[in-house]
Amino acid sequence: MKRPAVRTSAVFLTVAFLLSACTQTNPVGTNPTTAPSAAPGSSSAIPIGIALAQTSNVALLGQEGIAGAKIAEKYFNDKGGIDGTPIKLIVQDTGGEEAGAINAFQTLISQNKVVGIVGPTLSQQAFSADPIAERTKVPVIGASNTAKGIPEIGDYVARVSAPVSIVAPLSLKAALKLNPNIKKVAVFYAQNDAFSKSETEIFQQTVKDQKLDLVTVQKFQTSDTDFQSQTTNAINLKPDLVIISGLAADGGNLVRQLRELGYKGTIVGGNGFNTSNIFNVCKVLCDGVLVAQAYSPEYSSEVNTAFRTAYLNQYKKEPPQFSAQAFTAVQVYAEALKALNQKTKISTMPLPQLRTELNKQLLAGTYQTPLGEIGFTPVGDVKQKEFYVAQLKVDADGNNGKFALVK
Ligand code: 1QQ
Repeated sequence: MKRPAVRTSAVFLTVAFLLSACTQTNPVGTNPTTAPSAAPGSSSAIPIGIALAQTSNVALLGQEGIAGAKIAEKYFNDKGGIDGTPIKLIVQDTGGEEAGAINAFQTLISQNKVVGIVGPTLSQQAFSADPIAERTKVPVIGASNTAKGIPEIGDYVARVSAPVSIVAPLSLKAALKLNPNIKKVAVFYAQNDAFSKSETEIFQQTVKDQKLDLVTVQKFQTSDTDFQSQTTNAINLKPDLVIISGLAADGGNLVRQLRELGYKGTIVGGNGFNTSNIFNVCKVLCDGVLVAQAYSPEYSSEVNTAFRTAYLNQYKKEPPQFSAQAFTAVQVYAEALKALNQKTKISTMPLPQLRTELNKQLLAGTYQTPLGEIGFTPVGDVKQKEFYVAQLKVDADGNNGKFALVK
């Protein structure tokens, strides 16, 4: 277990939390700010916290998560919710930094009195915010946190987003299959981001395992917009393959500048490229970039068909991975709440007990999700079977495109 990141507010939070827990006997929906009135005759909705980025550069990734979570909310409520009681998502914007994620978690836990949280968007934020949930014994499901060490933050921290160690090597192997002549590899990563640092370690290890020549490792910041010196350094070494670990805005701009400076070789992008917003950043110059994915819209199952159809109807494009993962996180809460309610009526449980029982229940379950069948390892990492590699195909207009599966 990690030590609390923010001690002073942690003490305050614990006191506030204990006070609120003491005054509540039926916590689910007793707070007027969090208990939107449900249908007459039914008890109030069960609040689930969504702590994702709605603002900042990271919103390119976070908003896709919110879209998927909302589709899940409607889907599971249409199916009757938790034995007649609806779930209700409460969204708190984390922005792109650690402080925003900490604030969102604190608000969801102590004011909104959620039973559990989905989020935050970045692993960089999770390492600061998740310890707060751990300390207050509130379940957290990461839906886009892929760095090494996330589930290990504590007993209350799990994730449905498969780790970089499993996903990243797939795109490099696909690149080698498409182009067996690749020898020289240049690696780029954002040195101020926990996920990017974790992912590049896996990429660099895979380069070595494949007996390729790692000609240079170039670093940047997720806030950078000018990559002139790094791209020039790399291109001078004549790589056959460039691998980038960053987020959507910086990663996309890096691709653009590599191509503008004449780089013609293969490009592999990491998990930060897994958004259709990438097309807006590098436009036609994104074409051909390889990205490994933990989701495919083409996965055939009842729940994925329902999810994909709902997303297509609303957004007129295929659902991206982050939407599918956030849908899955909400699904885990909905199905675990239902399973728990069959054993003990959750409306009779004090909130602290409900959070603890829910955490145990969710870790024990198996779920048929848009990502395929998933479950959790004892530490709370996702157990998942299906993975994919896609290639960005940009439309003629240069502003949109799709992730075409590499078979
Ligand atoms: C992480 C990631 C990012 C790409 C999520 C948006 O995988 O921060 O863990």
